[in-house]
This record gives sequence, C-alpha cells and structure tokens, in this order.
Amino acid sequence: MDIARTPSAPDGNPEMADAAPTPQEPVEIRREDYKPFPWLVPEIALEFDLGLEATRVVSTLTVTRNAKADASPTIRLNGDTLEPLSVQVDGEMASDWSMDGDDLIIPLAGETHELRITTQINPSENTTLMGLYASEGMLCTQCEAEGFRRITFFPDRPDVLSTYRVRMSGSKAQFPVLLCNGNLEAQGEGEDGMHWAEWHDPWPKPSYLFALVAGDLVANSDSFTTCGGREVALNIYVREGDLERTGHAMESLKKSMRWDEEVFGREYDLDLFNIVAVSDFNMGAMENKGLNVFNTKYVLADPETATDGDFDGVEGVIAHEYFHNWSGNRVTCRDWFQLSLKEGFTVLRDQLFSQDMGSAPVKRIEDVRVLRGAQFPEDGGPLAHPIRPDSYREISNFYTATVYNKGAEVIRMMRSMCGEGRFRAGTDLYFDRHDGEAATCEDFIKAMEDGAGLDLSQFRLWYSQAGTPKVSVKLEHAGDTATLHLSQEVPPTPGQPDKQPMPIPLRVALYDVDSQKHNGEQLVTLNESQESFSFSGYSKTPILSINRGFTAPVVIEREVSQSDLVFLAAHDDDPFARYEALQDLIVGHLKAAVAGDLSDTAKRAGEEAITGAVAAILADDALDDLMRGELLVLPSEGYLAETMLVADPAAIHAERSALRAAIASALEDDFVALHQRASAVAYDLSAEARGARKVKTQALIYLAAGNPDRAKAIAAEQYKNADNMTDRQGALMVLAGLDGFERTSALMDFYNRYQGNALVIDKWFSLQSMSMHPDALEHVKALAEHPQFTLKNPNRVRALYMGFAVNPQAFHAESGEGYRMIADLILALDPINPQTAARFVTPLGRWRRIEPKRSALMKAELERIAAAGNLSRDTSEQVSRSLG
Ligand code: B3K
Ligand code: ZN
Repeated sequence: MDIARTPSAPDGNPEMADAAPTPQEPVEIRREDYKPFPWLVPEIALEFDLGLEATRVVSTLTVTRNAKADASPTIRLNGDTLEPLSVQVDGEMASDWSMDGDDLIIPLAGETHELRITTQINPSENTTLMGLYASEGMLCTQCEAEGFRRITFFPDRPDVLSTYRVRMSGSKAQFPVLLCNGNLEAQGEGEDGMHWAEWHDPWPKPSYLFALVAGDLVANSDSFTTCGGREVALNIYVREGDLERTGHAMESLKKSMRWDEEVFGREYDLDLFNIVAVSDFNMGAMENKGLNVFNTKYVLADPETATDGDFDGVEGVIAHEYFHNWSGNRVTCRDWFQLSLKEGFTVLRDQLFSQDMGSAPVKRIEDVRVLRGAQFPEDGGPLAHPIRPDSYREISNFYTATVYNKGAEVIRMMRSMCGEGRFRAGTDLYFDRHDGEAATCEDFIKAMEDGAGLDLSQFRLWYSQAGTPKVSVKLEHAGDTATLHLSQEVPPTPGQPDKQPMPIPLRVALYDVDSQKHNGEQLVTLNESQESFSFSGYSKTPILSINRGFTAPVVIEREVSQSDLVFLAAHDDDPFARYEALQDLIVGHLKAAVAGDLSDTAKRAGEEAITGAVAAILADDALDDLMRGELLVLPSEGYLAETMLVADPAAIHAERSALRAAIASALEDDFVALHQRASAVAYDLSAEARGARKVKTQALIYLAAGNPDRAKAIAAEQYKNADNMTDRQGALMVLAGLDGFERTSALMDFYNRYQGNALVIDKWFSLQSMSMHPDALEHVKALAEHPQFTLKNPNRVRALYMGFAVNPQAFHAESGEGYRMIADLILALDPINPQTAARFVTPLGRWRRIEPKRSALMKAELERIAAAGNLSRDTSEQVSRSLG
C-alpha cells in the first residue's frame, strides 16, 4: 500500500495524519482534532558530527507506548526535507519503514523500542533559518515551531517531552565553542584537530526547545545567586569585536532573574544560563532551555551604536526569553493552538517587568501604541483570529500581535479584575499544578479561577472570539446622579459572523467640573450587550475619564466635547487617560478633516484647541520629559486609517501633516526652546537624560513640519555634536525627510562612520525607507541595489522593506508602485526565507479598508502572488486568507 495516499495516518493522529501538503493546497490543522501522540519518548540521545556543508546526525530514541493515547502499530516521525540514511530498531537495521510525504513511518510491535536514525544536512544551504543553519561561519539552530524536523526525524510536537543527551564534535579551529541545552558534562580533544562536548539537559522538554551552537565566540561571563542559593554561571556569547557591547544585556539578565523571583516567585533551575547572539535570525530571540539564541539586535548595545529605544528593546527581550523558562519551558504548550498560553502570558510578564524598571505610565502607553498599531488592524482585517486560533495551515503565521499582545491584554484584564495579590495566587497555582506538563489555555484559566477566586466562565470568550470590541459610551445626568450607559459590539470576523458579549473591565473616574477632582476611580465590568451604572453626588454633569490605564483592549466610542478632552489632557491624574484624551482630541479632528466635514472656521478652531493642549504640555513643569515626549507623539497614519472604515491614505497623510505644521508654526519658538533646554542635559541612562533626548527629537520633528530650514540647521548641528546614537539617529531621521546638502552629507557620514556594524547599517537603510521624504519610494528602489543589501539577512530585509511598508506615503503611492515592490519582494524572498516573506503579505492584506482605486491595485498584487505557483505554505496561506 502506498502510505503517502492513505486517507488517515497509521498512528491515528489527525493532527499529523495527512500526506505532505502541496504548496497550493496546504492542509488545515484544526484544534478540535487534537489527539495525544501514541508514543512517549522519554529519552533522546543525539550525536552531531558538525560541518558547515555537511552535518551528520545520529539520533537514538527510547519510545514507549502512551497509555493515554490510542494504540498504533507504527510510529510517525516528522521530517522536513530530510532523508533517512539508516534506520535501526532495537539494534537491528530496519527495512520496513516508509515515507509518508516528508514523514518517516516505522512499524513497531512491542511496548518499548530503541530507534536509531541517521540523517545528514547541509547547514550552509539552509536559507530558511529554521533547523540547523550556518550564520557567518557559525552553526546554530532555530526549532520553534517546527524546525527540529529539519534536523532529525522526531515527533515534532510540543506535547512530546524528552530528556536530551547530546554529543557534538567538530573542528576545534572552526568551532572552538560547542554549546547545547542544559549542563556541560564532558569535553575533550579528538584526532586531526577535532574536539567534542557532551551536554545533558535534566529537564524534559519538547523538541522546539532544543538548541545547538558551534562557532568562534567569546563570552561575557558573570554569575547570579538565586533566592534558593543556587550559583548560576551566566554567559553571553558574541563575536570577538562585539564583547564590549554586551554589558547592558548582562545587567538586564540579572535584573530579570531577580524580578521573576520577587514578583512571580520563579527561581532559575540550572547551574548555567547561556545566551548566544546571531546575526541571521528570523525573529527577536528564542527561549531554548538554558541556551537562549538571540538576534544580535537584542543583545548588543552601547551609547555610540544603540538608541534609548534599542536599550529598552534589549532589556525587554532578554527578560521575555528568560521568563519563558517558567512560562513556556517548565510549563509548555500542549499544541500550537495554545501558543498564547506561553506567549501572551510571557509578554504580560515582560511588560510588567519593564514597567518596574523604568516609567510605568510611559511603558503602558508604548504597549498600547503597539497594540493599536499592529493588533487592532489584524483584528479588523482578513487575518483576524482569536488569541487561541481554531485552525492553521502554517503555524509560523500565527506568531502574531493577536497571540502575543492581545494575549497579554487578556491576562492583564484578569489581573485588573482580581488585583495583584490574587493574581499571584492564581499564577502560583498554575505553575504548581502544571509544572513539567504540556498545558492548555483552559488549564491557565482554571488555575486563575481556583487560585485567584475569579469566575471566568463568560470571560473565556476572549480566548475564542476574534475582533476588537467596540464599546459605546453615553453619560446622562439628572438630579445629583450621573448614569453611565455602556453597550458593546464585537464585530464579525472571518469565520465568526456572530459574537456574544464579553466581560469588559473598565476603570472609570468622574471629574467634578467645579473642583476639577474625582471621588476615586472604580472598576466597572460590562458583561452584557448593554448595561448602565449610576454614580450619585454630582450636581452638574461630570467629565468622564474611561478605560483608564487601558484596562480593556477595546475601542471606546463616545460623543465628547473638545473642551472635555482638553480638560482631561491637561488634568487627568491617570497618565494613560491624559494621553488618551489628547489622542482622542487629535483623532477626532483628523477624522473630521479627512472626511471633509470641517468648515475652514471649524478646522482652525480644532487646530487651535489642539495647539493649546500641546502648549499646555510643553509648559507643564509637573510632567517629566519621558512622559512629555510620549504625549507629543501624534497618532500614526496607520492608526488613523484603522479608525476609519475605508481609508484614503493620501488624505490622512495630508491632514496629519497639515495639523503638525499648524502646531509647529504656532509653537515654533517653544519647540526651539525645548530643544535648547534638552540639549543642555548630558548623556547618561537616567530617566531625566533619556527624557531630554526624547523631547529633543520630538521638537525636531515638529520644527521640520513648521520651519524646515530652521529644523535642518538645528538637526545638522545635533547630528554633528551627538555623543550618542539616540541624538544622532533622531537628527538623521529628521534630515532624511528633508532636502538639501545637510541630508546628503549626514547620510554619507553615517554610512562611512558605521561601515562594518551591521546593526547600525540596518538603521541607515530603515531611516531612508521610513523617511517622510517625498521620494522615499525612489530611494528604496535604489537601496535595493546597494551592495550592502541582501535578501539573505532578515534584519536587512526588514530594515529596508518593513520600513517601507509602514511608510504610508511611500507604500501607498497612487501609482501602485509601492504595492508592486512589496509583491516583487515577496516573490523573490519566498524561495529563500518563506517565514520572513509571509510577513510582508499583511500590508497588502489591508486592501478592503483602503479607498477603491488603491484597493484594486493592492488586490491585484495579491492575485499576482497567488498565481505565481510554487509558493511556500507560509506565503500561500497568508495570500489566500488575505484574498478570502
Ligand atoms: N518563542 C519564540 C518565537 C518563535 C517564533 C517561531 N516562528 C520567541 C519568543 O516569543 O520568545
Ligand atoms: Zn515569547
């Protein structure tokens, strides 16, 4: 029988059942089809004979029948582009194995067997950066989600947990450092310049957490003593020239370890924690047990080459990966539909950590900005899915802002509803109950119910329903009572036409207009489609401050006067609500302007109200500069587009630019004064100095809109005198958007100054692709031909093309050329790195929400990609869902 054509797999597991999908018709994997794997694999021993062009892998598995699963006469081991060179069962060469697509099927009759399989791979040819690959002469791995099957045949699913013993050997000259998960147990020298190392990881783990690194690396070494007294050796491995730029990462790691003990009661569990920085990496970093592998972008930082934002990025990602040691590794996911179990929770944990390390309100605003900029559009578009998806074709496509960021918001709501203390009781119970297990989102919810004393029966809908709820708000006043009428609507999303109401916790406060104070804030929870809440003690209609701290990831819709928003923007004692009031003021004005609803007089009045609010922020001595800088950021064009049913990117760009110019002209001298004051603050990493740098760049951005010549002169000066990357990049960003000699010479200087530093050259590419310059599209075309541009390095591709795709003016060029460029990129990149290529489908996927002419051009490009044939599963899934 031809196994490749059998309708269901011999091991009876539908998740793994189907024949290898053709690129055109990828198989839909469904959550409801989950079945436990028929075999347990308690132990695996791996032997790697390392070479850049040829690495031989011998894998020995102990397999025993899983009493909790249906019995199967065979075992299915997943593979991807592998060939078995030999298969042994219980020490004997086997010949009755077969291939089902990419998977290896071995008949097994007994209860327990030993399987020994040999494969060989070519890491240098692996441009997908999944599995084992070569990066600048070193070897490294990326196994999440399904990369391990590119190394050896294995049940590559997160609910199969094994202890790993690994022996690796290779040329000592080529790979002086040999690293793997767990503890180094032995090492030695072989013949002909070879050496070897043996690693053992005592903690059972799924294959996605396996990692191996071999290369010429040096380490920044330190140590950490855990709360329980365990002495942990810490190493951050980088290339030799990068060692001086690892200090911040090491400090961040130690802070993360301490914080997780103090705030979540989580102690580290090995004697060693290694981090390796790699230049070619598909994402930010990876939490492999005891051996985190990082994109260099999230390890290397010093004042000369990294901005304040980069420093924060390093701290946040180091924390995130470290926190996964518990939320992800000790308690892992049963299947990939549960991804938010580890990712949403870990994002929340890293957000709370960063709030504690710096300015909590500013961090909250930044996180909400990311949610609105990336997740809201996802929830309102063709790729919308619940935080726990129901089906997928390529799991790599589900590492999304929804699973990560909305997932974090959902858990944050639980925390808001029960308070910090009870939340901690809930997470303690979760970790205790499920330590060593592959768990589900339902397990987490249940532990929160039992440990935190919450009733989450209706709240579970947040896990199953996609779409950003809209909450309509009306405040009525009669006698001494104010009544808050709330109603909710969860919009239809693909596959989910009808929605049920979800619990929406909202922190509210009512400001008395005379005293300008409120009587304390309250948490109201909207459970039904419509509910009303009464507040007494108000002789006049109070001013409502709602969704303070952004307690719920929803869109608030309400009729509110400009004067109320101006009041809240100036006086609200919740910093987030203050930011929100200013944003609402601006968004309301710009939406009306774009819709053509404003007379000249009304437009001027709106601009004056906004300018007045901005002036108040500039003059408010009680504000710190970090917060001031945050308040000065205008809502992005992408976010504005998202607030409209159908957006005209050109009109949004024109109105937003006009508003900025109006504010800047009215407040030009104030911005110059702000810039001067901030320029006097010397460089260090204190909040005060960081705030000064932030407002300096904001001031320059406004000045560039109001008086470009003056801005150019000040920016050129800032560029020249900069003693740190934040100032240098801020100035260059502004210059890159303007014309003239200053622009050309600063760009040239920057390139020459940092040649050889890939991360800074990435900045050089993205500053130009993201720039406000009217010719940005032409610049991108030219940069694609630059000798330093390559499709093989994801950081470089993202720097040039993601920068371009989020630059509305360039991407949405009326001719459709921007869309064509992104489609061409997807087609060129797909055969090289499908995971990265598929990420570029999203911007084109917004076509339904764009005005008709551009919409047709965007759709035509998606259709062109779809028609190209031979697409990866990653790209074909995203394109077909986008056209859907
Ligand atoms: N867990 C990894 C992401 C893996 C992505 C695979 N496509 C990093 C993280 O979220 O921490
Ligand atoms: Zn993560």
